[in-house]
Amino acid sequence: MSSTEQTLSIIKPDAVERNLSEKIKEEFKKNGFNIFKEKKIKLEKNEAEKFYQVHQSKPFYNDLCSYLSSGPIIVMILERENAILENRELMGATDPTKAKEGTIRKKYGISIDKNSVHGSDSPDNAKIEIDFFFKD
Ligand code: IDP
Ligand code: MG
Repeated sequence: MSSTEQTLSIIKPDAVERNLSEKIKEEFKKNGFNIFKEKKIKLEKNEAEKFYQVHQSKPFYNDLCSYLSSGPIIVMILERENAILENRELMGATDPTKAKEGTIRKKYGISIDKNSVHGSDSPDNAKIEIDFFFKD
């Protein structure tokens, strides 16, 4: 039995700025993801702080929130079977220098902070993050 799962994906400012959005969306489609919803937005710093709340005790929290709110991003709901784990696999490790060959972060990431994409890490967080951006 198979069932479709949803996850929240973000194309981060470094990738949007380098015009990589279409290439990255192709990576998702090529790997069996349906882009169920998408929008291009720019977050305010306080919104990025809310989104990354789980990291508020980390030393990089302030820089991370400044960065995510530094330019336009594309937020997407991706769908496929096992979407959360499959997207984490396709993204690759947080640090692009440690990401496997063929992953999005290996191909396009610049550094651990400018790593081009975000993806939800669990079913609970996928729901929270989808609601954060797409709740009407
Ligand atoms: P993830 O994006 O692979 O889930 P997390 O540990 O959830 O990684 O961290 C969230 C984001 O915070 C990362 O994507 C990255 O942009 C940034 N980040 C994580 N660790 C560091 C670090 O050590 N220095 C700077 N930025 C970091
Ligand atoms: Mg994370």
